[in-house]
Amino acid sequence: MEASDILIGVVGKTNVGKSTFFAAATEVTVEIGNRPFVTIEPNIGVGYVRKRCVHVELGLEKCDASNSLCLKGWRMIPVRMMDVAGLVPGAHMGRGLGNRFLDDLRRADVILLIVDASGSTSPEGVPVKPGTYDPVEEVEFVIREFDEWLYRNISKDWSKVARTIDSSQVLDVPGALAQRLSGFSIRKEHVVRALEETGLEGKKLTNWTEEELRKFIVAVRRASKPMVIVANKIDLPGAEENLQRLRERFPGIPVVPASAASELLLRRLARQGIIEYVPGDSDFQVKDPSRLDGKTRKLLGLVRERVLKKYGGTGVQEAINTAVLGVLKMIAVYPVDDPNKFTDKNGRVLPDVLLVPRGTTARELAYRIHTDLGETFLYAINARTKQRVGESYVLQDNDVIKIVAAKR
Ligand SMILES: Nc1nc2c(ncn2[C@@H]2O[C@H](COP(=O)(O)OP(=O)(O)OP(=O)(O)O)[C@@H](O)[C@H]2O)c(=O)[nH]1
Ligand SMILES: [Mg+2]
Repeated sequence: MEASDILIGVVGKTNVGKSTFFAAATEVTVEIGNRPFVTIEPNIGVGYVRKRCVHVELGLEKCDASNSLCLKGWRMIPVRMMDVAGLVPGAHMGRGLGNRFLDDLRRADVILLIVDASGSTSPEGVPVKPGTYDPVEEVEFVIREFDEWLYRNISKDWSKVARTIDSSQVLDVPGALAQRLSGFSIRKEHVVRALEETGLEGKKLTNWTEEELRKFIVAVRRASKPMVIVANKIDLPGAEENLQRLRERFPGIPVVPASAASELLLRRLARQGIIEYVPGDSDFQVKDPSRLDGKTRKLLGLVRERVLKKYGGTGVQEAINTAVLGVLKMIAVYPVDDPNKFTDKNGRVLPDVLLVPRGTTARELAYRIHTDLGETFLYAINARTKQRVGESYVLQDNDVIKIVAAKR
């Protein structure tokens, strides 16, 4: 299955449940263990955004999802995910596994910062009594390490970059800068925002002080690598209070309560056909009680009481949705060939769905599907209203669109 271009990076202190979250979201089998530094090499997989499928809204009986899944009317739209090694304070100075492995995340569009909301792991990731360590501090140090990593990477050849751009006297400095930083998925709009925020617009790059460069890097990180804090291990005592504190302390960042271990259990049992559960549901149903042993039955009871009833879900799906739909502001569009039957050339109903940034136009969608289609674009048809729309029509969430192009 083809995933969209979006890459979600999973980052955090060591031993907080990053790999558990990743395994639950992607169903890729990875090593999980209650000790620091279990993960060394990055894990790459495909997770899903969950959205009501348009076929339900259109009153169609079913769809023929092909680049995604449709589970009980929920369209599961693939996005790429990456789980990397864990951090400890001082990682940028080489402590723990260092922070060089963050290089794998250069291309990440959004970050899930997983924290142990129960405070049951020390700063070094050693298991301790719940409530011992403060997850607020955890968020602060992980962000600090992330910024240090970015600073180290960008400052490496900064003076050369600054000299080249200053001496070339280009008019579009943010564009030129973005080009040099594109390896970090930093785009012009991010640079513009960071320059504005730091008041560095118009200042010659070669005249920036080290402090100014640091400020710029923090601002450009905020713009280009937005975060969602995942307050994991919410099933453990003390986590609920910490969730409140995290929200108060980081008002600008969404905080999603989660229990990755619960989601992993539910998915495993669902895959085995023992329970019925669609990722993101607020409850499950036992289908085959005879295959449930006493221990698992008890665990399921705890998941239901401590997690699902209290938070409306395990939070794994919610975190991905928040990252992609909330933070990145992606919308879903369904390209079709027949706007009356909502089918492709082969008669399949709503086979494809694409995630595109809010503000994308009909013509940009055509380009996204195929360069040829973008170049020969004539007009589009909004399949809901059957109305013709022009190239600059701004797509709406859940639009079903036929693109009409000239024959070449
Ligand atoms: N109670 C509880 N335990 C969890 C949860 N999620 C993960 N764990 C446990 O936390 C421990 C660490 O999990 P991992 O997923 O290996 O953590 P990690 O962050 O990938 O750790 P490293 O790769 O070693 O940095 C394991 O014992 C998991 O079972 C959760 O939601 N609740
Ligand atoms: Mg891990």
